[in-house]
Amino acid sequence: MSRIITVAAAQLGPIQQAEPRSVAVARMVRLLERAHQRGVELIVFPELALTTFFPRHYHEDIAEADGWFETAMPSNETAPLFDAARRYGIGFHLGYAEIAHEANETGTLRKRRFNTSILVGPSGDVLLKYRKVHLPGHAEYDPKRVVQHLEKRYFEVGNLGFPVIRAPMGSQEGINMGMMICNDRRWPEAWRVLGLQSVELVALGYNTPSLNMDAAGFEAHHLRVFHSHLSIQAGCYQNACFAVATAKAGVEDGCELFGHSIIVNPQGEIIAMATSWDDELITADCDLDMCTLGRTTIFAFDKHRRPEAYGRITGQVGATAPSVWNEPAARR
Ligand code: ING
Repeated sequence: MSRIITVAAAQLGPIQQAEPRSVAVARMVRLLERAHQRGVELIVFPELALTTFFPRHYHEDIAEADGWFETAMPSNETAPLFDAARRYGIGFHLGYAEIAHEANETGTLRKRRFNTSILVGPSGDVLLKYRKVHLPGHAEYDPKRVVQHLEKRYFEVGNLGFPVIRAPMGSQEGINMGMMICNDRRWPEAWRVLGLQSVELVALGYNTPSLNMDAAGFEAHHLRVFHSHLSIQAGCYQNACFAVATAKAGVEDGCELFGHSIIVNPQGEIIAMATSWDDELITADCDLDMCTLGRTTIFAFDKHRRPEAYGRITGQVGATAPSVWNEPAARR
């Protein structure tokens, strides 16, 4: 019995500051309807899919940005998306800014803010939640930057790890699914933690500026998309899994985000790619049995990995200086 599932990346064009959630949700419902017509069983929406990419705006008091966050999921504004998904029996991934009131590491109950994504099953159950671990950018206003990237100001580092869940999806009784968000895709550690849980399909959304905003040196423009695809293709190949990577694209507040959403197979091949920077649906049939080859041969982790040699990966944060070679005394 083949394990083929039809998936979609539902790329979104720009969401302007003035655009209410109801408009963004209506756009996503339209993409869901189109997905249903194509027999799609799982649809992946972008990171922070309900609003503009607000971390480009500075607020002295971060509570002034709370309007960009969701305090309930689903809510009145997002219910139409859950209703449509249930009506069509389609599972979905949704990225959004989350306010949660929960205890922190010291057990103190407080208001917490995360860059979050959820996987929702065809019946509307939230199967899995993930909170972005790798927060790029900076926490304070940076006068040197053309555009701010204040994710470290508005979000806490995710505290759920990189979980994988096996759950029914579409015609499949069980698929091993995991998530990551945007900048996470650039870190091989994120992919490997999912791979070590036998992930078969990674859902990820991104909002990525098409121009380097760091102003820290020249980077040819075409490399922005290349680096994104390189990271995802490598992650899939090295962990023998599929990925559905969905962009929010286009110009928001004069800041351009690139599209080029892709679906990638366990050989690292791009099997579908968006070509616009607007709302666009790309689909692919994914034969999950394709994961078997890589994870039973080249990437049979149990046979080939050597954790005793990897201590630096969890033992260090930054890089250290290497040992310095000295010419043998006899030759001096
Ligand atoms: N965006 C970008 C990303 O990682 C970035 C930030 C762009 C970092 C390019 C480094 C280079 O795709 C988010 N939201 O993480």
